[in-house]
Amino acid sequence: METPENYRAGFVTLAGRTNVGKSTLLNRLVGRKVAAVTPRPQTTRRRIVGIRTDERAQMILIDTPGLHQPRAAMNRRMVDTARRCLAEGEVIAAVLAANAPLGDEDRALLETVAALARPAVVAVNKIDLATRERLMPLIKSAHELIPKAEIVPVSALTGENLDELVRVISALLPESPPLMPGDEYTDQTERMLAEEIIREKIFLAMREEIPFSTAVQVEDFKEETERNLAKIRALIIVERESHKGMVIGAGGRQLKSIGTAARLELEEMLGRRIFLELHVKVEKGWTGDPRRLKELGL
Ligand SMILES: Nc1nc2c(ncn2[C@@H]2O[C@H](COP(=O)(O)OP(=O)(O)OP(=O)(O)O)[C@@H](O)[C@H]2O)c(=O)[nH]1
Ligand SMILES: [Mg+2]
Repeated sequence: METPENYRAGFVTLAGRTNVGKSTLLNRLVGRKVAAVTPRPQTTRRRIVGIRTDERAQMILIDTPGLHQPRAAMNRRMVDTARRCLAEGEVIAAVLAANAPLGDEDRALLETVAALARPAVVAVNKIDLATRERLMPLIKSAHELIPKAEIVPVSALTGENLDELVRVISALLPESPPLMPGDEYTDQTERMLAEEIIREKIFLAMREEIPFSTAVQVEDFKEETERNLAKIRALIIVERESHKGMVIGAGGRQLKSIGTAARLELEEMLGRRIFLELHVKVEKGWTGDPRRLKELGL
């Protein structure tokens, strides 16, 4: 493809409080599932790149862990990752949620972004859940905190006004030919995607604190090309014996249903049949163990 004149390309960091819909927005903008999405806070744990290429611009979107008050070492790393990613973006897209008032984390983020000498946009997400009366004061406060940024109300869920967000972000990118081949859409390996999807299914299935102290590690990923099949063996790491029992469930039913949901989605995403073998292991204190966190890519 010949690059049109005035083509724009660059890095765009999606930043925001946990649960505002950054990963949903990423998946929508990329047009494929790249990052796990769940109704629970602290779903995203690492930096995830998704690439959107259209006829006018290429955005290398960086999804980040949500900002929150960290307690465990894992959470401190997540918040540190998010801060480092802010430094990477040539454009910062600060994401807010329209269904809640502006919180301390939202304010702190907008102040930080306002102080950066970089173009920024504020995406006010989840407008499908907010009335106009609720949205207006939020937009006003956001504007006061970061006057340089255009504020774009959107719904990542319904797709409402995303064209406008794409237009605004594209215009803020530097003129440049595409930085990545047009068919690339993520920096995640298939192993990493598998870990994200399995973890997403655990988050969706389990209650209380289990999701926050569970990790997934793919131990083996074998191709059987002639059968169009991948065999994946993954470890589900939990912090307590009681959690292990709950993840496995009576007669192994919970684990089976997590595995089935993950397998179906992975088959769709990776375009081949998947054999998925899941094991659950207790590792006490893993969320506070720097060496283990590093091994898990956190
Ligand atoms: N109604 C509605 N729900 C949304 C919208 N965008 C995201 N959600 C929901 O909000 C929840 C959180 O979405 P995520 O995309 O995981 O949020 P996040 O900001 O990536 O969260 P962390 O990774 O935990 O920081 C999920 O249940 C989404 O389905 C939206 O525009 N409208
Ligand atoms: Mg996320």
